[in-house]
Amino acid sequence: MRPANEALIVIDMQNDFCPGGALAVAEGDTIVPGINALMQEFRAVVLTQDWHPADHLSFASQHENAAPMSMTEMPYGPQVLWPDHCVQGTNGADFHPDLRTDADLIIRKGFRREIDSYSAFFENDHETPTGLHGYLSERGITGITLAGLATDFCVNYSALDGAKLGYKVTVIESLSRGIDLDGSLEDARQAMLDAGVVLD
Ligand code: VGL
Ligand code: ZN
Repeated sequence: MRPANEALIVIDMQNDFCPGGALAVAEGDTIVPGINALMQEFRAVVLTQDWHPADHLSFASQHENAAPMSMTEMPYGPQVLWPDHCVQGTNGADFHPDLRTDADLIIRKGFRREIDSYSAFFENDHETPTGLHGYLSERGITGITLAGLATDFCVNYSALDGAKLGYKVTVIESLSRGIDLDGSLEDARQAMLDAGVVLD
């Protein structure tokens, strides 16, 4: 059993990010058993859930002549335009059916139309908090271990923000899978290493 000051944060293990889903990550489903097993080791377990309104502005469908996976400029910076995914209340937004969901906290993100939210800690403006930092600090948690989807987006953003907030951050690469858009997976690995994140 891990000490009480360590939390496992499981990122976006949802149907839409698994094979057959709207924004499928290759092999996204294969990490479910390993994540379930890892949850047993931690006294604090948090799940995140990408949770978008149907007209979310990160969806290519909300922009004229925009192809999924193309880039746009938002007030807070560059933004990938995704296929519609993880729409609130749909099957695609549900957790993978085999994922253990007996976690302490489920944090939903990306529910404001105007702003995307990759990180478990902050929305993509890097300043609007999700509340997770308050939760973890109030529980005295100083170390976080991350696993889930996608390595190069939500896991990466969560790891970088976690490191910036002063947590000791470990990403379990074997229990994460990436989208890998134009080299984003290697860029993310490098950014995490530079930030002092342990890639395990
Ligand atoms: C994610 C793209 C859009 C993720 C979420 O979970 O990594 N990626 N929304
Ligand atoms: Zn999303």
